[in-house]
Amino acid sequence: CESGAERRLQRGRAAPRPRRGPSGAAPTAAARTRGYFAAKQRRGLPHWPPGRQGHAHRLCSQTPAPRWSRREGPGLRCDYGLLFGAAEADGLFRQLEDEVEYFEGELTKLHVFGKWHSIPRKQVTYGDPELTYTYSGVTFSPKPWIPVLNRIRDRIALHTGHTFNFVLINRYKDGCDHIGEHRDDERELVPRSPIASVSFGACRDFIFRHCDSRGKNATRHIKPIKLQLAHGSLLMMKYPTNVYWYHSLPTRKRVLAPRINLTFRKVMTLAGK
Ligand SMILES: O=C(O)CCC(=O)C(=O)O
Ligand SMILES: [Mn+2]
Repeated sequence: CESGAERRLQRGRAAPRPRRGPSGAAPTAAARTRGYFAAKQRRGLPHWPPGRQGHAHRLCSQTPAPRWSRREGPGLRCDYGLLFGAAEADGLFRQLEDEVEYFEGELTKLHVFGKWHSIPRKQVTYGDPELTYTYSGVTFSPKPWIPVLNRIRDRIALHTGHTFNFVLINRYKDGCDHIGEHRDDERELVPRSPIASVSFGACRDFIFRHCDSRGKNATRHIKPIKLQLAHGSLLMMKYPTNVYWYHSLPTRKRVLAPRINLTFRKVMTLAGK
């Protein structure tokens, strides 16, 4: 969100240069930032958030607020937007590819309808140390947070106000990897908490299906809702979406590139259980 004023400031014309310190030394970055906000205030422009101007300026010039679009249906409340620009998303994707270590062995199997299956993607969880999460018959203990995940988590918090203590990461090597219809309604989740789903890499179809419209025993005709989750995007799934709607990432044979999805969750701590 680099505005014209900010560009002019960088060339040193919009705001008067902050005075030199008593030592006569050149102004520090913090002093230049104060000068910028002082000039903005004089021109009656708002600054945000109050009290953290230097930090806010640095974040603001890197991270324009996403333009949210609301997705709604009966009992479905989601917001979708681009959380990262293309260049930053490219860098994060590469960093995730280098630094995320996926589960191996037993943890790559799921228990579905009494049988064990290899999951058709790679998976891993990271989070606060005391947490556990049971998903399709397997209990996961999170690996400790790493900086790239904290960076994404902080960005979500900055733009949504929500903090998360756990993330499930799925890596789809190409369009043959997928995730079947399910709801994220595990008992360990903090009741009514949202789930923040961030995607990098290949754009994939993501489909919501209402619980009353599934299969042969459907009792209502509610159209599925199809989204395309783009590189650098955030989908906020808010209560009560996961009560009424199943979601899936179906196979797409024409997709040849990999995709990484991170679903940030609020898991109950022992004290809350
Ligand atoms: O990859 C996606 O977009 C969805 C992943 C998902 O639904 C999950 O991890 O529960
Ligand atoms: Mn899910």
